[in-house]
Amino acid sequence: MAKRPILIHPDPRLKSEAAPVGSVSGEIKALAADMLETMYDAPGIGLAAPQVGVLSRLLVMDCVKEEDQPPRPMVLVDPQIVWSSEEQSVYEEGCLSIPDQYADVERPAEVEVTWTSLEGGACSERFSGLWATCVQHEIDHLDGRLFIDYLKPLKRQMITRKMVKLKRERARA
Ligand code: K1U
Ligand code: ZN
Repeated sequence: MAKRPILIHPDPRLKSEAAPVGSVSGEIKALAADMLETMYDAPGIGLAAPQVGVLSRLLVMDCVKEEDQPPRPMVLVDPQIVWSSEEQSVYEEGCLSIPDQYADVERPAEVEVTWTSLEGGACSERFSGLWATCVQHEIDHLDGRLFIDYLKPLKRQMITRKMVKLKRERARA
């Protein structure tokens, strides 16, 4: 297992649609392990393959927040939202590709998602609460969409300018 560098917005790979994985290879299993390590180290509650520069439809997440609860690392290959609730919920989202920027985003409160497991099995689950917000945020990454795309243009431009500056500073350091 190895940590991988996380791409920072703006980057064309974060605006691209990722390609279906299809059958799960050893390379995909290794990528999933690396992504979990990278997510826990960040720390974060989710990570999508395009954020580490791989344009494949793979995401990892673990939204267990309670310290007395065991972790629940999840790996979703080729996830698809097959049902969304009419009820909406608002959550202040962040993104590991847009460090230190947070904004309220409204999304369906519950979603049902189907995916393939790393063992190649068909899986399905209804997510609510933070899990629902996170899985939608991560599937957006697979479609080249960022949470700032839901914001007003001025706010989005302001955040993008801050990220350009941050990348310039990091490149100089
Ligand atoms: O996809 C990502 O960039 C990861 C992102 C996921 C996410 C956060 C909030 C709402 C929806 C999706 C993050 O994990 S940002 C970091 C974060 O939320 C966090 C970090 C440490 C402890 C708890 C949360
Ligand atoms: Zn993100």
